[in-house]
Amino acid sequence: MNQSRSLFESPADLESIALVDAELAFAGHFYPVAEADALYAQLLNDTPWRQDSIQVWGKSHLQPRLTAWHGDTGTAYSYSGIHLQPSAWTPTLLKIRDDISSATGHPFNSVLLNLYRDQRDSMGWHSDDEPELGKNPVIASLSLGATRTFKLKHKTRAEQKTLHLDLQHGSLLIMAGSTQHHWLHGISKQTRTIAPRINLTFRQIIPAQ
Ligand SMILES: O=C(O)CCC(=O)C(=O)O
Ligand SMILES: [Mn+2]
Repeated sequence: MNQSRSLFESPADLESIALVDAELAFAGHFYPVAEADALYAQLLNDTPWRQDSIQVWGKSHLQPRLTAWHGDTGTAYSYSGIHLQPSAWTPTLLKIRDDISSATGHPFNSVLLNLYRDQRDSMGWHSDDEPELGKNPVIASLSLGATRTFKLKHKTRAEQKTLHLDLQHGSLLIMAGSTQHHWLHGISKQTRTIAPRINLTFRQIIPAQ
């Protein structure tokens, strides 16, 4: 794998999204609809979905979505007081991982799956900046099912407008460079009815020494 290749020279139809202090690339149809339909059905049925409690300001809350963590042995991951040990790769997850690695030239040894059951499920503002991801992580985010709006908000530059990106069925968003250092991202609750959505974020965990 050639790790020095830029995201934007990759052979997939990844297009760069211009945003200050960030490095983003997007493919609206990384998977065509029929293939995305099959992946969605497999992941919905085959994933050991769980609903963890997280600590927010010292109080325990159920996460407003279901999750699963898969990866190589040794890719334990901690955030918001949750400590996740990886489940094994499944053939479906390995196929998606390998497709994304071929398209971007980046390796991934783990994946966080999120299931947003309906419009009430969400993900609060955060950065993917845990120490085990290293300084400038490449995060590959594949979306399946209903479209949800992914928002990016600059941490310090108030003049930078919040970016709204609709992540539709089969789309792939790559966040790289200093994106996690400068920007927060999240998925808001909505009031109108929205069908389920699965999001997979592939990551490269640096194993603890
Ligand atoms: O569901 C999404 O698009 C975002 C997921 C995310 O930010 C995460 O898993 O860290
Ligand atoms: Mn994130």
